[in-house]
Amino acid sequence: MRDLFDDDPDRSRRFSLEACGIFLDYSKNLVTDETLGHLLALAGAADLTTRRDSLLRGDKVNNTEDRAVLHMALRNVGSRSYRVDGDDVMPGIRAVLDRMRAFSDEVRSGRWLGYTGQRITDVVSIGIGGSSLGPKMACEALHPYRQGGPRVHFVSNVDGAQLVQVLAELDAATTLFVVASKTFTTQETIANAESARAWCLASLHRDEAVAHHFVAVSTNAEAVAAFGIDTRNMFEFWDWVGGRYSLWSAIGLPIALAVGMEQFEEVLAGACDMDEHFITAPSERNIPVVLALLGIWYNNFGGADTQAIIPYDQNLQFLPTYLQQLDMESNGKRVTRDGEMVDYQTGPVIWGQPGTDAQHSFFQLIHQGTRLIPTDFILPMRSHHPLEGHHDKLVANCFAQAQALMRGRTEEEARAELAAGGMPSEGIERLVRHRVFPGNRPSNMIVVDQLTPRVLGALVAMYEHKVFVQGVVWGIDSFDQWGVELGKQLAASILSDFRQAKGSPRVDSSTAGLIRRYQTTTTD
Ligand code: G6Q
Repeated sequence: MRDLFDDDPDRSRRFSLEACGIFLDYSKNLVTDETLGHLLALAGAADLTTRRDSLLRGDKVNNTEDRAVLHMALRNVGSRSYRVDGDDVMPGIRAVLDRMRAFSDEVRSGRWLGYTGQRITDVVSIGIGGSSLGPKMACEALHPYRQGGPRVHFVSNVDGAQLVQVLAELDAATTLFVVASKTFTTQETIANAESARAWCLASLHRDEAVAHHFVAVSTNAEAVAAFGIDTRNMFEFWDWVGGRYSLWSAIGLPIALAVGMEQFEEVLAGACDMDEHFITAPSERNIPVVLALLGIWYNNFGGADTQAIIPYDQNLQFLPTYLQQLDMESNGKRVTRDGEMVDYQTGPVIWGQPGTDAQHSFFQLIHQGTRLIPTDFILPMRSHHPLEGHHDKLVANCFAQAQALMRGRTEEEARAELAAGGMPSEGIERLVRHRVFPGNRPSNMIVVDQLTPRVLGALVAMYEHKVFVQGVVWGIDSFDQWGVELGKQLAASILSDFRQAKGSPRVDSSTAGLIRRYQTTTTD
């Protein structure tokens, strides 16, 4: 890469793109114009444009579940028309947005009162996976925009430790629960919601209190009613919204409660900006398409198994986890849309955490390990906090990491540095190899002016479209998640085995032994 930069002083300008408040410098990648030409041809050969149009048309692109995929409609603040089976979905979407606006305004202004007449100070969102990771990530990302709203907490794990810890700090009289579940049958969410209701009733004593302290976000009105939540307190969404793409729907209610509906609508508007860019920009100028193709370059032609996401922004601390689900659940597939086994790699392992913390833990392996780990750096140019000097240091570290990964340090440079430090020659020979950085380690620099709600929306939509493009090239269904099923089924069966005195004859000896050990421990 040093040579590529030396040979072309214009490389950084030529290999960068800007749209929707996002500047992408992808010049520190192991690519030339020729490589990019081949990758663009690959996208063309995979019928990317046709597939994208099919998605937009509301075709059942999630073919294994026979569902349309229209999360773009949820953030359609423009004038596009989105239809499912011929029906315009926009009036329904706008009606739910109106209800979210009215409700979040009531709670934030103190007009929505708890059962004892007190205003709501805390919201607990109960949901898991796609019904939790998005709002949790966005509430944290938009923390600087929280002015006067309630505190928002997230409970997802069926491990009761999480719920107990959150509730320990709260007063039932001033707490509102948002139970978020597309199906309203998810074991973890229902268990947490039931325990939360019991906690609420233990303190407020009357069943009528539930209506003041519980609302639901779901597609399943019947199950919501059966749980005891008045369906007038239910915010609807639809089966054409996939769980991990549902942040833009009423699943985003905790965001509206935390920072206000205007800010949530800004998030939607930013995503809509990115949709327009994705739909209209030619592939070679299209940020999600270019990111997707670079990923494919390393994944399928460079032997990379993983992709690191390193936000240099503490408020984006949950973004890597969010993108982990978005990408790995979407593209962790081994069968094509037509049911053929693939004979190439599909989705990479996505991982990461914020810089500069990451530099002091795993960056060693990215710099000097044996693996190729393409890295996305995400960096706001301006911070929200006023602390002098911090942001300069953060930005300098981010740029330095990307530069070090690209340039590395040659043996000659390492030797010269050691000599300049006064090290005798036998010491230099002993250490020099350890001090060499191979360089040529690719990264994207994704820069935003400031992490505003609008930019956040654009950023998340950018990754969604990247994942879509990669799924198209790999020929897989990015919108199903059958891999989650088997564990769920077996957990239900093992749970019923716990109640059998002698365990179950149906399971292998290892599982049977573990069940017996659990039974013995818990009956002691
Ligand atoms: C996402 C997945 C999964 C889902 C959760 C919660 O795409 O389908 O993470 O969001 O299992 O499901 P419910 O919303 O139905 O509770």
